[in-house]
Amino acid sequence: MAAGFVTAALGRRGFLMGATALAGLSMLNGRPGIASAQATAGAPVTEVQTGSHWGTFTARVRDGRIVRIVPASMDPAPTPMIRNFPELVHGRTRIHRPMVRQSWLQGGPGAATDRRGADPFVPVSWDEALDLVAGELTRVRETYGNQAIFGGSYGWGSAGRLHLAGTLTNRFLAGFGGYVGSETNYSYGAGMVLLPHVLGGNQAIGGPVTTWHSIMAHTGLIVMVGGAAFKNGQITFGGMGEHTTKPWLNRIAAAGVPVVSINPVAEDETIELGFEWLAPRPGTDAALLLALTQTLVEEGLADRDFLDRCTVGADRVLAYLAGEGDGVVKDAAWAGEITGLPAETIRALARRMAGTRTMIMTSWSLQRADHGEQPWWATVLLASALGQIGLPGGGFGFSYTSTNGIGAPRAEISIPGMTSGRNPVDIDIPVARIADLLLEPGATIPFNGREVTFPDIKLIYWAGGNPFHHHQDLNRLVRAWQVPETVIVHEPWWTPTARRADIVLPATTTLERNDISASARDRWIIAMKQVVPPIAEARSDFEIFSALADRLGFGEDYHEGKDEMTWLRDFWDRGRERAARYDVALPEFDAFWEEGQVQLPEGDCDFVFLRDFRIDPERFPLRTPSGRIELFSETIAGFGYDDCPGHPAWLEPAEWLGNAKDEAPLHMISSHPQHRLHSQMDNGPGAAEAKIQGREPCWVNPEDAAARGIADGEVARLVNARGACLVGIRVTDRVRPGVVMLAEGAWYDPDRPGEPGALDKHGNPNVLTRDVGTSALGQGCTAQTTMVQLVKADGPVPTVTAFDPPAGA
Ligand code: PGD
Repeated sequence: MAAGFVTAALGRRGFLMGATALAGLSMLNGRPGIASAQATAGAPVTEVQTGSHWGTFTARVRDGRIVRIVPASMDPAPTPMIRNFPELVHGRTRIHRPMVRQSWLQGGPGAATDRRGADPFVPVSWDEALDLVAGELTRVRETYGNQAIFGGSYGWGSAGRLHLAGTLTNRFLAGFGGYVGSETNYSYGAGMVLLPHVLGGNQAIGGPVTTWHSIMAHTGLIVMVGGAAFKNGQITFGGMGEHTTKPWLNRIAAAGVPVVSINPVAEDETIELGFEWLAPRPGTDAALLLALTQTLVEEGLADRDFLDRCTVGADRVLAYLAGEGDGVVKDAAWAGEITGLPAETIRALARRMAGTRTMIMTSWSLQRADHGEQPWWATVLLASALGQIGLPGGGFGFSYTSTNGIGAPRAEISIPGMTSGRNPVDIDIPVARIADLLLEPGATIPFNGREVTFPDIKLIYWAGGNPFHHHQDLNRLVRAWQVPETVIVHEPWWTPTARRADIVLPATTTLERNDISASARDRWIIAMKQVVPPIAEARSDFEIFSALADRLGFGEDYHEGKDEMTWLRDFWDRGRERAARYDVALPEFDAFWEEGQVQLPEGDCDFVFLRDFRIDPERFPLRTPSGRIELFSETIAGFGYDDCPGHPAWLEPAEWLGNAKDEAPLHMISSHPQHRLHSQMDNGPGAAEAKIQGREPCWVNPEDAAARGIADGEVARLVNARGACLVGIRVTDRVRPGVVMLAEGAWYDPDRPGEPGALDKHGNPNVLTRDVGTSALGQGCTAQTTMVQLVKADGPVPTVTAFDPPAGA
C-alpha cells in the first residue's frame, strides 16, 4: 500500500489534497531523524501513512512488523515521540487475550477486591469473556439499577472520529439503559467551569483565540504565566498534520519579541530561546496577577475606559485590591512576600506590560491547584486593567502554552464523529471526584451552584483512560477501587489500570484499525489507515461494544448495522456536506482515502479574540448575565462559597511554601512529560532512555540536593503523609530552590500491589498529590498543590516491574 501521495486537487476555495505527499515520498527516504528499528533485508516493505495525537507519519512494515516510522512531510516540527510506535504495537506490554482476575473468576463479583493489582490473571476465550461481561452488566442492572454502573471512562485514548474509546463506552452504556458519567476534565476542569461566568463561554480555552500571526505582527511583550510550550505542543487531541506551536515560538524569538516566562521551572523553550525567567513560589500566581493589577491602578496605568465600557464589578475588585474589607493592600510589596519575587520586579513588569502591546498566556497547569480558579480569573482582571483585550496582538488566552494548534487560524470545517447517545441516568460527577464517589456513596457535594449526590457504584467500566496514572492520591484510589464488585477495562497494554481490573479485554492500538483524524486546531484531515492487522486477539473498542450490544439485544441501536469503513464513509459524507456550506469542496470519500490527506483552506490569520465585543459591547455582548466581562460575578457570589468568592482573590493554598512543615518542606510540581503523553508511551524507548536508573527523573535545585547529600544520577525517595515513591535525581538550577519537579505519567509500580501505602518504585507523582477539589465551584483536580520531603535512599533499591505483564498473562 502506498503512502497517501498523489496529485494536488483544488477545491472551489483551493484546498490541497496530498499536495505535499509527492515530496513526502522523497522525504521518506531522506528523513532518517525520527526512525525506529531498521528494516532487515529480504521481505518486501509496505508503507502506510496514518495519523495520531502525536502527528501524521508513514510506517514501514516488513513481515507484519513495523520497522520504521517517518514523519509526514507536511509537518514542520514532528515530535520524536512517534518513534515509540514499533515497540508500542509489538512490545511485551501488549495484552494478547481476554483475561479475568483469578479471584473474581473463582469467587464471583466482589471476591477479594483487595487483591486487585496483586492477583494473577486467567486467559479466557472471547466468547467466554463477552458472556461474562454481558452477564455481569445484566446482574448489576437487575440487582442495583443502572445508577450502580460508573462509565465516566475519562481519558485521552487514541485520535480519530470513530475509535474514541470514551465516547464508544458512553454510547454502549447509554444503550444499555444508562450509567453514572462524568463532566469537566483533568486538564482545565476548574477553568472551564469559571470562564462561562466571567466571559460567557470557553472560547479563551478552545479557541479561536488571537492568532500567532496577529501576535507576531503587533505584540510588544508576551507574558507566559506558567509558560511551558515546547513539550506540551507535541500533541493535539484528535490528531494533526502540522505542529505549529514550536515553529511559531521560534519565529517570535527570532523576531526579537520579548517573552517573560513566569514559572518555578525553566522549561526548554525558556533556555533554548533565551526567554526572561521569573521563578515565583508555586501556587502564588494569583497574588502576582492581583499585584500587577494593583500596580497599574496605583500608577495611573489602568485603562478606566475599558473597565467601564467592557466589564462589570471592577470597582468591587479594585476596592478589594486596595484593602477594603481586610485592610490588606494587594500591592507589589504584599505579593513579593507571597511569591518570593522582588517587589520592584513586579512593579517593573506591570509598567512594561502597560507600556506596550502585551499578550498574557496563562497555562492550564495553574488551575490544577487549590483555588485554581483564581489565577485564571486574575488573568482576565489584569488583561482588563491593561485594556488591550480585543486589540491585535493584545489581551489574553489560556491554551497557547498547553497544547499544539492554539493560535493557529482555525478551519471552519469539521468532520463529525461517533456520538455517545442520550444517557437515561442523569447523574454526572465532576470528573476528578472519582474516589469520593466510590468511597462516599450517598454523600452530597456542591458543584457550580448545584449539588451532586453520589450513587452507590457496584461496577466500573473503563476504556481509553488510565485513572491509576491520572488521578491524585493513588493510595486513596487503591482503597476506593476496592469498593465496586466488578471492574471491566479495555486496554491495549498492561497499564496500572488494566492490572487492577477483574475483566480485561485486549484493545487494538490506533495502528491496527482505520479512522479519520480531524481537529479544529489543525487544517489537515488525515486518513488514519490500518498499518498492521490486530495483534494477537486484540479487537477494536467498537467491535467489542458491538458484539456486547448484539448479545444484550440492542446491537442495531449501537452499530446501526454499519462496520468500521461504513461509519467512516458516513462521517465523511456528512462533513463534506457541511464543508460545502462554507464553500469548500471536499473530494468523494474514495478519493480522500486513496490520497490519504486533505489540506483545508487556512482560516482567518488576523483573527483577534473579542475584537467585535471591544468595539461595540452593546451590539456584541458576551453570554454573561451582564453581557460584559464579569470581574465581579453576582452568580458566583450568590453561591456563597468560602473557597470561591465573587471576584478574583488570593486564597492561601492548603499546602505551599508559605506554610511548609518540617516533614514536607519542598513544593512538588508534577508537569506534563517531555517524552510521552501522560502515561501513554511510558512503555516505549523514548521514556525509558530519559529515566535515571529506570526511575522518573526528579529535578532538584543544587541547594536542596546538597542539603540532603544527594547527587545527580542517584535514586532517592519522595515522601509525604499520603505516599512515597522512588525517583531518579537530576540536579539542576532550572528549578527554583525549595521546589522539585516530577513529571506525571510513569506507570504506578507499588512494591506491595493492592496495599494502600505501598512504595511506588517508579516515580509516579500521584502517590503524593492531594485528592481535594479546587473549590466548590470547579471541583477540579489540585495535583500542583503538593508538599513533599526528599530523602536519600539507603541501601539497594527495588527493581522496577511496571512493564512486566502480571502473573498468568
Ligand atoms: P493517558 O495516559 O493518556 O492519561 O489522563 P489519561 O487517563 O487521559 O491514558 C489514556 C489511556 O488510554 C492509556 O492507558 C492508553 O493505553 C489507553 N488507550 C489509548 N488508546 C486506546 C484505545 O483505542 N482503546 C482503549 N480501550 N484504550 C486506549 C490524563 C490526565 O492526567 C490529564 S488530561 C491531565 S491534564 C492531568 N494532568 C496531570 C498533571 O499535570 N499532574 C498530575 N500529577 N496528574 C495529572 N493527571 C491528569
